[in-house]
Amino acid sequence: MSHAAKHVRATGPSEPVDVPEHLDAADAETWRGAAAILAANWTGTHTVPSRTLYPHQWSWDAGFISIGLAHVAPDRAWRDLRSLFAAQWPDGRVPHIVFDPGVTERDYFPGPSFWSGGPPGPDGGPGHGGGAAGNGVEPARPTSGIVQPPVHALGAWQVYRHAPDERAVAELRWLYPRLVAQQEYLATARDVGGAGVAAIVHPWESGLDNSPAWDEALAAVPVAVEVLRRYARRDNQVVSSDHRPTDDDYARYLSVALSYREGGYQDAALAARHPFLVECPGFNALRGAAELALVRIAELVGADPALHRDRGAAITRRLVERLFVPETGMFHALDVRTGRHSPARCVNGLLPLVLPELPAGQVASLVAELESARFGVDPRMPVPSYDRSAVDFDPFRYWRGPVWFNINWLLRAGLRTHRRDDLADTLRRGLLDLARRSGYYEYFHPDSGAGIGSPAFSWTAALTLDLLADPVG
Ligand code: 2M8
Repeated sequence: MSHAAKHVRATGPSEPVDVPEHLDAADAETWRGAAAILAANWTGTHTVPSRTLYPHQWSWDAGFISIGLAHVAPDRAWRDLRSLFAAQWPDGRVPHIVFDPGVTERDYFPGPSFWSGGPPGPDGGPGHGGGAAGNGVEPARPTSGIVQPPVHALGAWQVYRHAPDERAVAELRWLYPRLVAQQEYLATARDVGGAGVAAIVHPWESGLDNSPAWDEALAAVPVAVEVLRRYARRDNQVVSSDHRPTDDDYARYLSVALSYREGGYQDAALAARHPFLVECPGFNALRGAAELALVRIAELVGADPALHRDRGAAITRRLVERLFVPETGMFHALDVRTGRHSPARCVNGLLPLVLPELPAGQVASLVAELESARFGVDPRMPVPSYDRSAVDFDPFRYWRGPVWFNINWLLRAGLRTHRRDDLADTLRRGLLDLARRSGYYEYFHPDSGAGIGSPAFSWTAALTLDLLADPVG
């Protein structure tokens, strides 16, 4: 929606909310429902992804949430981004979780004491996190030690676009050096393979936790059952264990995180000692997209946009050279330890579509994949997280089949960038249809559209607002 779009004031379930005039009564209701979820998930300092499953602040969630808040509460969007970046580490990394000291260890695992290796605080309260950075004003909050895809420059730029006032410029000035430091950390410390493509050190860093993209690399990590006995999972007590990663995968996640923790979360010599090092096409495509958002932000705050233009173009080139597999016509994750591409066709392999300078051949190839029966852009159902024809496609299990809003929102943006407004519009209609009939769930069954996971999920609500606000394409 352009910031010039007209709004009419209406009263939603929890707070007054402006509804764009172009929405009919049903869409106005959807708008109010989505705004109400974001209001309910606001803690006073940041938005949680879900009150039940994820009661802290998550990094890439904050980016997507800001895109929705831009339409209903830009003030909260800026506060969310500030809250996250106030916890940025001195080396530039933005932690994937910033823990809320008011939430007990019992309410989320792995919590602050897991990441720090210290004991839980009194009464199960938070211990010290793996890292804790403050802004010098508020007390430092504990954090995890890993990262997530850098979608924040994109988010911040969207907030500015929809609410371009003086406050927004001041916020961009504050954020700009921090966003640059985030990118530089990924470009240097994480260039483990030495080819200009950042490696993730944990599946959680991709945001697509149990995607089949990690299966081969993870298979080399032994399943240490004693690790699972030592720590109790909480996620599968809140939602069905059939909808979450398996215990074997979870044991491996913990071992990989413990290995990184034992190395003090340092990145030097990772190749020699760390069991999981993978180049993810989605993560790196979003790194590239972040540089392009930084071009715009730099222009606005008086910094050098050319630097970011060059970096964005270099990331695009490296990604194509390193992760595009001509035999399948899409991008695949690369295991830095073995030099092998994952054979799985996963939706993160389509995300390079967000890069405007992706060569025409790769664009055509990704669009063909999106239109194939494997991913099948269809007005009735957005794109699943994994190849529908794969024998291990699982319509319930998290990132191994279900439909996710954030990924489809990014694919829609990519399709528009490459002038496929027809397909972009199909995705938009499919997503809105899901939100209308199933609600603002965390993820959705790729055939029935039934909601799965958390029922009041922030990024689903946020991106619904953005799709409703923007009827074009
Ligand atoms: C999921 O990941 C967390 C670990 O970070 C978990 O399963 O506990 C993922 O879907 C991730 O992409 C998301 O950021 C997070 C919070 O919504 O949940």
